[in-house]
Amino acid sequence: MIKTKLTELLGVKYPVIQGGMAWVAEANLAAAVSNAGGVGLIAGGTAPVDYIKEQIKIAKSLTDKPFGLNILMMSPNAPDLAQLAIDEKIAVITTGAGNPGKYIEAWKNAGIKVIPVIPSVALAKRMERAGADAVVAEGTEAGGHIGEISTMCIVPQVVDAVDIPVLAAGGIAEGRGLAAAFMLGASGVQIGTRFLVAEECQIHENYKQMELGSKDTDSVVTGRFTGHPVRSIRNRLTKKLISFERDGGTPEEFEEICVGSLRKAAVDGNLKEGSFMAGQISGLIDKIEPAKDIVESMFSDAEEIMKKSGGVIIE
Ligand code: TUI
Repeated sequence: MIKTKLTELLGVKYPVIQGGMAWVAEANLAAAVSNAGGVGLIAGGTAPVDYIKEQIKIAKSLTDKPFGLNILMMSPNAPDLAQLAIDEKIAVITTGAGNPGKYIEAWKNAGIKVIPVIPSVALAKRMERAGADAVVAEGTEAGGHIGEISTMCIVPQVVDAVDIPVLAAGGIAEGRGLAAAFMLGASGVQIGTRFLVAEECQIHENYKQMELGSKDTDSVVTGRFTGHPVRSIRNRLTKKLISFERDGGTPEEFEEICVGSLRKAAVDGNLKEGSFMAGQISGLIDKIEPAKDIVESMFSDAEEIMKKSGGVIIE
């Protein structure tokens, strides 16, 4: 049994939060992760508020454990979802792709635990000052919209910079990464990519197969010049985006090509035009399993590794 500041803060069995993957994380996955003893999340993404309200209702019917909502700060639905979370008494909010500072006080007043995802020490400090309960320090190994610093480097720097609990994210998919995160000073982890292949994850079968079939070098980062770099599995879309960027296309036209591409991957399984966001750890992931098995094996493996000091003999 592993106890950390995060299990205490959230009152959960395992210090793991599911990534807030837009177009991927819905009620079934969220409830499965929460039922497994972690914190499952519904992704607000850019979905209509009524759809998210429905997902919250379904999740409440599938679990009596706490679950969360991820809100993308750059999404037009962010203000409405910020209020919906309060109305629905959501237990945990994680945020991505921007600064949630202006909402934090209202969320805290409603008793919600606020855990922004941040890619730098400066943002971590700002979130702590604004009243965040914890932060997720996300390294560039992660899938989706990313920062530039690796998990190995950002986690200990954020741990030293703030007094609130820090979760590590980016490149963690099993017991070894989890144990490493603890060694860097993290109180827990956020896991995205591994949950893509959870049995309960409702994405198109083609997305799961892309994930299972990809090796270490199969993810690429596109769109750095737009200010919104995204990591996804190499396919025709990423090749098109890379040549577009090389040939001097504008950020606006680039974003235009990307519109709807995540939906095309997650819902339609469109192998050519979809954006199959996933992290660099994809090469390690080779089977579809229930969320419960994923969570339990991660923690039992990490416990074993830590009991043996990671295989190092200390004299
Ligand atoms: O947000 C994520 N990952 C995401 S969001 C997403 S949807 C999307 N699709 C296409 C383009 C862009 C987004 C897919 N994956 N992870 C957390 C994260 N947050 N990564 C980076 C940040 C971030 C960036 C800037 C957080 C704060 C921030 O603040 C800037 C500022 O100072 O306002």
